Amino acid sequence: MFGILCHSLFNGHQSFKFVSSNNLTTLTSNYLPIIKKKKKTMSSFDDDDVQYDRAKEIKKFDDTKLGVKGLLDSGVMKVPRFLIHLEETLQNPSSSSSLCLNVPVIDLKGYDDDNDDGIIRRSNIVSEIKEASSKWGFFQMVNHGVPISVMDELLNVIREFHEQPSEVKKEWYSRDHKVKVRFYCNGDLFVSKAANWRDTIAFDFQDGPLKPQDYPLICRNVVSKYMEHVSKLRENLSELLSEALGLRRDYLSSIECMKSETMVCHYYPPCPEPELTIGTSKHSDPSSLTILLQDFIGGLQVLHQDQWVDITPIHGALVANIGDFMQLITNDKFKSVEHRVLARRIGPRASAACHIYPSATHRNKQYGPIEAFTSNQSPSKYKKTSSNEYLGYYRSKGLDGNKALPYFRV
Ligand SMILES: O=C(O)CCC(=O)C(=O)O
Repeated sequence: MFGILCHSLFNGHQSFKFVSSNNLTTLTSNYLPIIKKKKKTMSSFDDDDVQYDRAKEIKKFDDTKLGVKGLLDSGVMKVPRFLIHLEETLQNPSSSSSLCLNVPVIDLKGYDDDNDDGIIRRSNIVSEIKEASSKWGFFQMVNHGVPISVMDELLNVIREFHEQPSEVKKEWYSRDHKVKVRFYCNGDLFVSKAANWRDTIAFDFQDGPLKPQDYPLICRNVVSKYMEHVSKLRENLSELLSEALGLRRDYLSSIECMKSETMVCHYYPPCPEPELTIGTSKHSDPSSLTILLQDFIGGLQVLHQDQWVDITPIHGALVANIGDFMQLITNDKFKSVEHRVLARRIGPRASAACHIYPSATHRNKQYGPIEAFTSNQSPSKYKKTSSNEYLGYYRSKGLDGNKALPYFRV
């Protein structure tokens, strides 16, 4: 039997949360005013540290193949210990933005118009992208060419995939990076100190489009349709970013650093104790660029001037963020900035992050800072590396709160 919870959120959107009836009490309590409770910290665990076997707890959890959504469905009312983060980590840095800072919103309308107005429009857009990529590392895009209906459909099928019966979902569970489509909970579960309140289905398009039978039936058409549009946007952004760097329009395309994609579709169930855990730990992306679609729940924050700034959802907008690889090849001209997602009592939250990488056929091709950005006065800040090596290092350390890029500094 299924029950339904419905709650209104801003922008007049409504979110319907389907929960099995035995979990209704658990989830309903999440919607009650927050009851003041004694805050648990890692130090309050000290007494029972001797008995606690983290590796065993994680293994048991991973063996369920049901992720954090499975925990919630089983009726947990408290966040299990392996998902609890140190208070210092959650509050690092200690300040959330008190100023009215907003990630730049760039309107791409008319960027490719073939007339005098179009040329002026493009040059303004290029300047805005340059400013945002060097100061924020993030910007939101509207009028980017991906139909809003396709974006909404994608968010719906992400929720639908994760809300399928356990037996169906389990079939897709894998920790093997070579599997093209896989469902998992926390890629770094066995590496990180504390896990994230998030499940994921990932699609690897690095060797080209997937065959229809590679996809779960529930999302086959929508994911491939969304990717067709995003690939076009990727090509356009490759040109706009080249120009924003003062290079010829086809430069980034000619060095094949924005050639292939992977997409991770996240599902953040409502969390019973969001103050103890996090949706996604602070990290920067290993990619050249990420194009992110988020729903209306909120919780995504970017670290700007040592303050966490909310990236407020805008219906129809896509978020772009510079990845580590782009910062490396631009010798720090463009910034790959840390971001995180808070766990929330409301939800579920769905998002799709499309990570853009160098060409898969050149996984071992060496990239270093582009010559135009190095000189005697401004030497190379990074060693040469390949996307394979970079990702290998990135994965081996997990989302531990530290950036991977400094490891490649000269
Ligand atoms: O879910 C989000 O909004 C962000 C996800 C993210 O940062 C990532 O996949 O790298």
